[in-house]
Amino acid sequence: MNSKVVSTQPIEGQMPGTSGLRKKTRVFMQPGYLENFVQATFNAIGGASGKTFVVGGDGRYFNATAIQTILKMATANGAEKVIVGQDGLLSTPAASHLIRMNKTDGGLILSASHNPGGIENDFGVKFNTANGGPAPESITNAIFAETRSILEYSIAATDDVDIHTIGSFSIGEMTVEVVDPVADYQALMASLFDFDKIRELFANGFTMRFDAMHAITGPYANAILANSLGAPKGTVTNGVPKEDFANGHPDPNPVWAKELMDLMMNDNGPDFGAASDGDGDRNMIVGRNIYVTPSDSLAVLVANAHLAPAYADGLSGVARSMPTSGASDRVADKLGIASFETPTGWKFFGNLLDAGKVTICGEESAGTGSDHVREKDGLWAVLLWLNILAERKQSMTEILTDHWKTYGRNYYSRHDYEAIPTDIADTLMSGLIEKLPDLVGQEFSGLKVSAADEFSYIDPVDGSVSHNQGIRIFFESGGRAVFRLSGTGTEGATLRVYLEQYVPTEADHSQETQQALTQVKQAAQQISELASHLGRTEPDVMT
Ligand code: G16
Repeated sequence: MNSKVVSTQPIEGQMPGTSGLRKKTRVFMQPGYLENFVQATFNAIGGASGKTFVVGGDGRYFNATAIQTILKMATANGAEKVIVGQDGLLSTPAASHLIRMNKTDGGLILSASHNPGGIENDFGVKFNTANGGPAPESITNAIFAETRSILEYSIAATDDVDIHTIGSFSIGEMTVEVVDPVADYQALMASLFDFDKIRELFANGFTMRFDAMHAITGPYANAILANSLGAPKGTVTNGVPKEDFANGHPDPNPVWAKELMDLMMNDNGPDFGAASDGDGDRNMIVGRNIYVTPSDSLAVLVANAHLAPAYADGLSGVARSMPTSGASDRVADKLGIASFETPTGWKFFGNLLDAGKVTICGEESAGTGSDHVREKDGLWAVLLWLNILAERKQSMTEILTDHWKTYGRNYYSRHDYEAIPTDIADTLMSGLIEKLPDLVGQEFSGLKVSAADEFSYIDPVDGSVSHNQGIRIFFESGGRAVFRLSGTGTEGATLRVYLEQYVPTEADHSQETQQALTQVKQAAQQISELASHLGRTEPDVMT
């Protein structure tokens, strides 16, 4: 086999964001763009020689082409073996599992997650390390440094490999093993949950709708929910992955999963609804006439996890990202287990999970997961909910109202202001930072500020420090507003304003969420002078 060393030039802007490098698909399709990033990744980890990797993606446009490029580069860089999902498909949690199960040196996951796909939309590449989790900042910084000095990459001059047939193939000296994308993941799920109990639930007439949003979880949900657990026909919808997600936005939230929301907000709707995103790591949970915020979902899962076999002995601790509501902290307090607050990004949970300090983690951005893999896992969350529902034999509304009665309710919503010019977003954030020292004691919209800071994190395992992780403003009323710029967008800046109000009294637990957050929203807008910066006050998306 011939390998060539191709001369190249550094390409601007290849800094991985919250979760890998995400850009417009056409940017990735430029000659040398993907190649530079992949070579930089190999260089940053001390080369690919003799190593084994997992490669797969969510099937979006350019997935299969990118995989061929990576395979040819891996062999030219001396890799020993690459495990690929059949047809190039692997959900992010399934890829994490394969990395761990096969004790590989890491993996390349091709996805822009919840961002739309297609030639005019988004693509992404992420490197996961040998623990199965997203590379920590030390590695993503090293990859970025390599992208800035790269002058050549190696690639094999050979035909494409057949990634549609399960089996082992050779490409030069390297083995390519094409595997069923679902089987090992399904076996892992069966080892964590009481599948018999869930089968009984469905057999007794329990109804569910799972919206795979034309993305990667379709094959997984069909195999597990329909074929193995006996969920009725029609349970899984939009279950065939499409390159452009049928022109949809595969982000499981009430805005983009509107079809599911409309079905569920109805007295005749199914008992339980769920959706997952482009690459299968996010989840949305909804009951008949009740939407469960990701923060509440995390709290309920932590409080009830012991009902599933894998967590019957209790949890070692729980971690949530900073903008996620404090609902799970209250449960951890009551259970007497540790709770951690990390920056946004699943990569920050890796050390805590590896060190056994936490068992379950979650984020407001619709991610929940446990120590079974090192990624958030959409179907895992759905199955844990099903296991809990099978044990408690109560409705979603009963479970939620009971939870709030015990712990109080954290009303919560995230308001996104999208495609803002970057300079305007930066000015708004730096204006807020300047104000921080004087905010405590001041009153805005009737709420007095009790604390305000810019969040920094010291990793309790390796001592690494991450600064500038968002602005937190706490109010004496039990409210909180958080401001952050998204690290996953591909167009301008997205300002995220996270609003929360804790209400302990049961009598006040049936308010409409946005209503309950009115004062915090007004205070947040006043403090940030949002209207004068953005020329508007209403967000593009509220979740
Ligand atoms: C990624 C990260 C998550 C993060 C989310 C939102 O999710 O893995 O940890 O919460 O982005 O990030 P941001 O607010 O910076 O846009 P995913 O599902 O896109 O990989």
